Amino acid sequence: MHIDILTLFPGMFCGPFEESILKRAQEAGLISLAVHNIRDWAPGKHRQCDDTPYGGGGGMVMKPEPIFNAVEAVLGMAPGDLAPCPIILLTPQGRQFTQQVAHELARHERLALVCGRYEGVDERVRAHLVTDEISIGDYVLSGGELAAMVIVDAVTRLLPDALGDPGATLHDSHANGLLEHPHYTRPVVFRGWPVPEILLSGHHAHLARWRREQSLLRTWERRPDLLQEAQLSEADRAYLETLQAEASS
Ligand code: 6GU
Repeated sequence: MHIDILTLFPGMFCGPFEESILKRAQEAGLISLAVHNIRDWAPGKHRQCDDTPYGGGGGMVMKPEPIFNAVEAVLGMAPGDLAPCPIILLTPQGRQFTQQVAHELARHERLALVCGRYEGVDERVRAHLVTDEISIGDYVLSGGELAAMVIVDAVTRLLPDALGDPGATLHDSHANGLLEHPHYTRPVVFRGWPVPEILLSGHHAHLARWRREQSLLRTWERRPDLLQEAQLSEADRAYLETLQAEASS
């Protein structure tokens, strides 16, 4: 997979792309990341990329020309060509990024991420250049850069072989629509707090049921909204009913 990132602040990506999973996935050739400075495509001596909004109102708006030029050059498009891959604008007005969207993006061979800044981008970028708009949540960031990093990270760890262990993402929180069960490692007693006995028992069927119930319990306590969409077995529903019954008694 290849991801082009277009930004006014390429330096922001240095740390996050050079550590841990993202570093290893690039070294292994699973993903290549190219960060491009939109300013390199801005015409004029001052390479101006923003300007005041028509109609007033204060703040600054990203100009369309540098963004169109940058995207077309990076993707090898002529003006008016059909997009060769998803061209995604990061904006608080976009559709909400979720694990499902991460899976959807991970299916593509190539993505272009355009980072918005200031009060916004000229509407013609939305109307005539990008193919999708994504937000990472209902809060305001200073620009799309951090959102682009979030998306690159979430997508990369879904690529086959990125994590070493092929089953590693199967039990992630949100992977199956539920929050994950709790984890423990050595020592077996830490400051007087023991590891749950079931984890030491070696009884695989009981252990699987315990993990599933812990996952259901966590989700029920913290994110009951997720239970609406989750795939639940008869046993899962019965367990959730015992939680409800306990809570209302
Ligand atoms: Cl993608 N951009 C900005 N500026 N703020 C955000 C966001 C994106 N997602 C959540 N907040």
